[in-house]
Amino acid sequence: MNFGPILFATFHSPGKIMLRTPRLSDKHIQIFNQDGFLILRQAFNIEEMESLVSWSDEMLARPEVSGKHWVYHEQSITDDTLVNRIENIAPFHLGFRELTKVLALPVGQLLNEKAVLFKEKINFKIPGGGGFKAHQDSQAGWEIYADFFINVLVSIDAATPENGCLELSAGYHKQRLLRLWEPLTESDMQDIKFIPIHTEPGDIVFFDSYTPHQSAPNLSNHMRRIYYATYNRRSAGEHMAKYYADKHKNFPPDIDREPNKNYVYQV
Ligand SMILES: O=C(O)CCC(=O)C(=O)O
Ligand SMILES: [Fe+2]
Repeated sequence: MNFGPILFATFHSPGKIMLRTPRLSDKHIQIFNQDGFLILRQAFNIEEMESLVSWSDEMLARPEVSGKHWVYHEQSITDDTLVNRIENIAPFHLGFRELTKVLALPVGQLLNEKAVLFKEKINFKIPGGGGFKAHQDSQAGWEIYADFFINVLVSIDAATPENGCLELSAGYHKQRLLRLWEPLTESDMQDIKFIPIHTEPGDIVFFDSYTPHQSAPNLSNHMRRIYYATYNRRSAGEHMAKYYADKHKNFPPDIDREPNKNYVYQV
């Protein structure tokens, strides 16, 4: 793929990043409220996605140093060490910062007030990368900060059942929090039906922090990068700095880990 000129213009001309702002209709808002998620196809076009791909490549290539973006690794099913996730990107990258601003607007439409960024990350799911057990994102202790969040997923690559696309459930967000600090159990999931959300680059998906979801490992030869940005209502306060400070104590990026300490990923 040739993204030279766009890459150049984007990185070296702050203010020239052109990402269109997705806008939601009343029908979209109604679907989100009913299902707990909403798929918006082709929210970003080919040129915009070329920028996002090059920004993601750039984040992956940047040196891992303490005090910058947070990199986490995983052991693949064949025991290779893979980058699993990069978090806390926007403070260090103009393009992703712009993306968080653009996505805040449709999220604000769903929240019915201004949206404030809570956290953001890229889940890489490189071939051989693991899946995620069924959970609601608020199970990860988010309720200390605010009672409600909306995630926006941006499909950087095509996400398919073969490479471990997200699987969402419709309508279960209304049950609110099912349990805390552990994945959902068989009995929680008895009548939950998960729908594989096949997305193409440029598709975006909004889902609320009570919507149960899961995903399978990547058993294909294709990378499955997904960018996630999470927002809360402005009236619930700004929590990003405190969230990352707290998380740094319990589950720091790999570069900041103490060699003999065991860090456990809970949800
Ligand atoms: O990227 C995925 O497959 C799911 C990720 C997820 O649910 C999470 O990070 O909370
Ligand atoms: Fe999740």
